Amino acid sequence: MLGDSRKHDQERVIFHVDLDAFYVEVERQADPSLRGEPVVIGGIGPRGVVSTASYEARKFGVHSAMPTAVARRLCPQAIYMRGNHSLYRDVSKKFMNILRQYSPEVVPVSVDEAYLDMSGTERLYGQPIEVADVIRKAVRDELGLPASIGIGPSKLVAKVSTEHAKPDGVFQVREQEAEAFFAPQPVRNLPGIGPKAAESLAALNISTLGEIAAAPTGPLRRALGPNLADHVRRRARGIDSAPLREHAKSKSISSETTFSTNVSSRAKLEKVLKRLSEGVGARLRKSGKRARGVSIKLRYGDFTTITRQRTFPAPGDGDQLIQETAHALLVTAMRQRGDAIRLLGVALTGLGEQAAQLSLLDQNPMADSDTSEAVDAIRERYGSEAISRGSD
Ligand code: TTP
Ligand code: MG
Repeated sequence: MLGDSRKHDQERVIFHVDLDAFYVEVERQADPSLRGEPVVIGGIGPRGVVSTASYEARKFGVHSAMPTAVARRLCPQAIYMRGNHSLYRDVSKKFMNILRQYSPEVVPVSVDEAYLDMSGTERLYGQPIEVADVIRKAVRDELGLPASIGIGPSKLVAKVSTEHAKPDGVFQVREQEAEAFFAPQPVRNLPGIGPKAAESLAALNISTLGEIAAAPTGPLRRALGPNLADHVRRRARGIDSAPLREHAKSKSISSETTFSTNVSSRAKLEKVLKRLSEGVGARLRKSGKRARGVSIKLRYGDFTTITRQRTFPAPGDGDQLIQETAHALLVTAMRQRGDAIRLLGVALTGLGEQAAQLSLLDQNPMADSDTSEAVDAIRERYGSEAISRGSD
């Protein structure tokens, strides 16, 4: 038995760090009178959508992705403001740099969220919970922002733990506790279970993660598909061996629409393409990333499907860049085949953290993402027809 204790598998220690009500807290740094008040950030016009809400506003049921009009009904007393995305990106960079002082392995997953591998750092730094508090204090001291940290043996468990740490706290789940911690939680708490999967599971009378773990294989596979079912069952038990850094398969952001009747009008298709492009552009800016290019997808009445893609002169996230490139692809595709279309889609490709390189496009102020935000704001205020680009 000699030396056995040293042979114990080192439990992985993963931190998931996520800033609380990120956009709101950045605004509060600039304007302390917003502290303690219900604040909602997002599109403030009639078609606007909530980016985020302060915890004071969340008490009234306001949340991200909700139409602002609904938020106004739930919480009319809140302060509504549109965001300053370039400021959030700057703060995000500073936040990631603070995290890099505590672990060589920091993997950002969105503007205000990152995984840190803290395995084996106990001798250097002390207990994970204590280190987490040191990190939270550093973020608070240097940026004035509250952060929450979930700690677990995997990314999955750490991420779910963060929800229990919020706001402004730390929550740790050890490997041997993970299954019991997950069991009573609603299926939607498992990252990757969206409304559709939850519905399929509800049809099987499954509402908790423990019930997924215990479900018979056949029905679960029929509900979720064979590959996903086994994967989800493992995850429902808190088992996740995914590496911190997923293989550089850069995800894309896409949006598509199927028409109720096939469309051949170029004007109509251009209009829909513009709306889809605006949607993916907004999501891209939210992610804090830039895209290398754009692709469009066309499905004709006979179900043949084509995609066309083009690389940008330099990585970017501006509305004009995305829309004009997508538009050019559509025009070319329609010139080649003018048949009626049943589905139109747009995707941004090659997403990355890369800083915008200087290029002719970037020197043109109308190609810059802050201009897109300004345009979004004017559209929000005066309606989408109030402003159009020279090329429209
Ligand atoms: P989140 O971390 O999901 O939300 P949050 O930081 O506002 O609040 P908390 O983490 O305490 O729950 O997202 C980070 C920022 O990303 C958020 O402040 C605004 C932006 N965002 C959107 O613009 N739209 C969205 O649908 C979501 C979820 C976030
Ligand atoms: Mg957050």
